[in-house]
Amino acid sequence: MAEAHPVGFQWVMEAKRRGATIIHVDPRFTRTSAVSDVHVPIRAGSDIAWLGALVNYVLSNDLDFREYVVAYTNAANIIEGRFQDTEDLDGLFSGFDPETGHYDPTSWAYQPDSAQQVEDDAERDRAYGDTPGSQESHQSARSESHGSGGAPVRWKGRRDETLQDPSCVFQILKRHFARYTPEMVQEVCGIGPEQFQRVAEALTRNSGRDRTTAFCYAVGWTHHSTGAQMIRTASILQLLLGNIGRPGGGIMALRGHASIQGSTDIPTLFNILPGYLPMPTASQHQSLDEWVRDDEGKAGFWGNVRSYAVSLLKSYWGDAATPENDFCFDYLPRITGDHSTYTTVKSMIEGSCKGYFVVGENPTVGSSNGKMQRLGLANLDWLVVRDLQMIETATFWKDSPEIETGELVTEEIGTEVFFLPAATHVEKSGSFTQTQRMLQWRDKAVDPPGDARSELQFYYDLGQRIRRKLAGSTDEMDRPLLDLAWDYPTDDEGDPEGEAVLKEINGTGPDGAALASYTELKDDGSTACGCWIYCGVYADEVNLARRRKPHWDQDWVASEWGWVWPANRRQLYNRASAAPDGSPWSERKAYIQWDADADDGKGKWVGPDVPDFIADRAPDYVPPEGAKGPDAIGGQDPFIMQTDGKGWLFAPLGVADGPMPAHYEPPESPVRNPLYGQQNNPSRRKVDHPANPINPSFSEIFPYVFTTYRLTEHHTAGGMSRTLPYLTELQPEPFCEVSPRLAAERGLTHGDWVTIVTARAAIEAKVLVTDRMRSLRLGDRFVEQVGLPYHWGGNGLTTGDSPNDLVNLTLDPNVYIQDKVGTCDIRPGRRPRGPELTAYVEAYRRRAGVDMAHPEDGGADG
Ligand SMILES: Nc1nc2c(c(=O)[nH]1)N[C@H]1C(S)=C(S)[C@@H](COP(=O)(O)OP(=O)(O)OC[C@H]3O[C@@H](n4cnc5c(=O)[nH]c(N)nc54)[C@H](O)[C@@H]3O)O[C@H]1N2
Ligand SMILES: Nc1nc2c(c(=O)[nH]1)N[C@H]1C(S)=C(S)[C@@H](COP(=O)(O)OP(=O)(O)OC[C@H]3O[C@@H](n4cnc5c(=O)[nH]c(N)nc54)[C@H](O)[C@@H]3O)O[C@H]1N2
Ligand SMILES: [Mo]
Repeated sequence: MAEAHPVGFQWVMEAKRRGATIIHVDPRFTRTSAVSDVHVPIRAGSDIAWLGALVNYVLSNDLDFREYVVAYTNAANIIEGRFQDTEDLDGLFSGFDPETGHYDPTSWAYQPDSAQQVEDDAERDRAYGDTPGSQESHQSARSESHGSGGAPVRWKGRRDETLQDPSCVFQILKRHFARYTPEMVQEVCGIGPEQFQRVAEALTRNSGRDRTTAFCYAVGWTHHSTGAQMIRTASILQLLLGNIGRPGGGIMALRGHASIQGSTDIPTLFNILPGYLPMPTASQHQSLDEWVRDDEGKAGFWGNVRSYAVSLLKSYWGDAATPENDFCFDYLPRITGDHSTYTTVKSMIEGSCKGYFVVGENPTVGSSNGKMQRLGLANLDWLVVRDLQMIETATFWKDSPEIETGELVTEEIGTEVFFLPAATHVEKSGSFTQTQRMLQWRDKAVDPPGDARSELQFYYDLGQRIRRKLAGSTDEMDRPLLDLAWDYPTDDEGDPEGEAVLKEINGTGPDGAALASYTELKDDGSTACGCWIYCGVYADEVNLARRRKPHWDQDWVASEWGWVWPANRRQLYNRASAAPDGSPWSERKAYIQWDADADDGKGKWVGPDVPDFIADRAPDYVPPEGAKGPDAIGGQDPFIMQTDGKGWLFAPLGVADGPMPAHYEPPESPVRNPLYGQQNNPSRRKVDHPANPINPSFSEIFPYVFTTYRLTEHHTAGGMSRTLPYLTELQPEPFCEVSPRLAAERGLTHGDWVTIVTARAAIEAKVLVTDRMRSLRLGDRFVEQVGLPYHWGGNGLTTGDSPNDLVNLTLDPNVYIQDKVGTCDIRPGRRPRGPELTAYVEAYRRRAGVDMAHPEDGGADG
């Protein structure tokens, strides 16, 4: 965090000054470790085993915050009798289909609390009619579509609040994590029992009524074929300790790129629309009704999905969207499967994707398996790159590594490349949405040079040009474009006003005035809103994201700096900061509480933040039979976006690879999974292509683990830092880090060139031999790790081989993210040049026994 989020890290240091204990879990000793109280070196990719053991420690020593757990989580829910755990199936959960690699989660469901519920639900299904493919809603594309809430469960379910029923979540969890012991942690992660004990004690001592612990994570957790489950394990731990929804607690996702949070809220992803509305699916969603029916009317605010969806359609298509035409629902594209970025690259190689826009990314350096990226680009008809610099992705056709080896020949590449210069963030105004869901506005400082244009101007202009070309067309296919509400005020240069777009995103009422809150959105077409969770950022026609009141001029929550979605709420689920009766858990941790005397004795929730609850819903409110949407939220249901109002220790739905996390080895690993017979995540997404061969597990040819990461001095794929002389001077050349033991084993000399090899590529770098890399003892053996900053490529002031050429493509099944770790060999000296390089890697593949008929199957379990 000190290296990649140095500005945010100042607050960690403030906390430390005030007595906080800082624990840093990282394979490497970094600038963060240097100022932490404890550094825990861990084998890359093994965090579930580590966190799982902490869960087990809490459960087996009765250290959970029982009152919180019973009231606010689903610990008491009874799960279907058919459910089988990894304990029963040696690493699989019930419902797994080995043919497709998908889980059918129906056996993970809550037991209903009455037969009547089952009947009502069946009735509802009958009313909607049986649509083919309705089961698909359980599949992975759905997992991202409830980013602002949980997957919709059918009923709140039967509960045993004594937590004794063997089929209740609490007992299932206990059994599931029982094998995650400190000894197992030593064996899987390379962390000794003493260090485990020290962290476990610090964590539990610092949780409860009076104290809270926070977790911060970024891509050390997300970039794994089990990434979503790593974060789930931390959520389980935090829920058990009562650290969610309370001040000083929580799990902070440290966001990366400028507005990376914004780019999921208003997504650049294939399977969600703004505000996490699911992208319609061709096989299931033929009408607006079918699109919203899974969520509509379910308990909680997500139950109002129709008003969010209709308002979005109104913002896209304005007057053309009417109740008679389903608000132009038919104009929305439908997905037919996985259209994520890596799958698209594969379609490029296979020839079905012919044109590609690359805007603000540099995939030939930044994405895993650089070769696949370049093979894809080389097979396009056209490529548009908009960037600040002439990046490797724009020049692949003349200087990529495959040109050097002869695998690609410039004269034979048919791709027409258009390079368009882009305005930088200081050359245009706009908002960034970052860590903590905070929107912050920046004003334009200078005009962009030459032909450089903002993204807004480019797309607005492109839209206008296409519409001019189509004007007068009677082809039905062109209606979605011609009917778009596509009109923005511009400045003298033709650049649209960012604030006009922000207002559209915020949403407007029938009079065209900005709305104040998403609770004002309607499903009758009278409101328009570009992203329901952002509704309120422009309340009273004021750009609240632009607020910069210093924290010393306001209270400690600092609600007047920027704007946070939803509703400027700084801390989510903050109803949980009060006990079930509405009083603070402790004076020290008071935040949001029920004031029974407020509003002439009607009572309301009060505190320094915007309550994450219905303002006047009393703690003792019990929803009436048959209540829907927000009316169905009970007074003690803090997780108001979940259809059952509870924090999920066990996910009855919505997670593609199991209701509870389980440790699986990365797709490439030197270690046999000590926890289960199942070696790898059974639902991981394999990318089946000859350019993506996976190193076999436990291979002596690829005995070392590598992981990739960032340097403070460079930025991601390097276009913004390798081009700057100052930063280049600070980190002038590519390097890798190894331990003294590994250096001795392979004869590597500090400061010399070394070659790092996987089944996909070999790259060279200077080697840093350092104690910062620890040799990890796993049982009776050592595992060595190679650290690789991933910033380098062929263009710019400092150049070098790209570590991403080494990285395999295997994806997490929930979010389709790549794995940042793998196995490799490392040898002294520079890599071979030209065609000899291809032969060198080929020889490695042969020796390791990579099966080129099934290159995607390096794992031990197919
Ligand atoms: N200076 C600078 N700042 C940046 C960026 C940059 O490039 N340069 N990039 C921005 C972006 S886009 C992002 S997403 C964020 C990312 O921010 P971070 O996630 O902090 O970045 P990384 O350095 O990739 O990874 C963090 C740490 O994870 C460790 N790690 C690797 N594998 C594992 C593992 O399996 N388990 C554990 N526990 N740790 C592991 C690495 O050794 C590294 O120290 O940073 C943002 N900030
Ligand atoms: N092995 C490995 N690979 C990784 C990671 C890792 O940890 N390990 N981290 C991953 C992560 S978290 C990320 S975010 C990616 C980043 O990977 P990329 O997104 O591919 O890399 P960047 O260099 O950030 O690319 C951003 C480009 O946008 C340009 N740019 C900046 N501002 C603007 C603008 O306003 N408009 C336009 N059009 N262009 C602009 C910059 O010049 C730069 O070239 O890398 C991923 N790849
Ligand atoms: Mo990132």
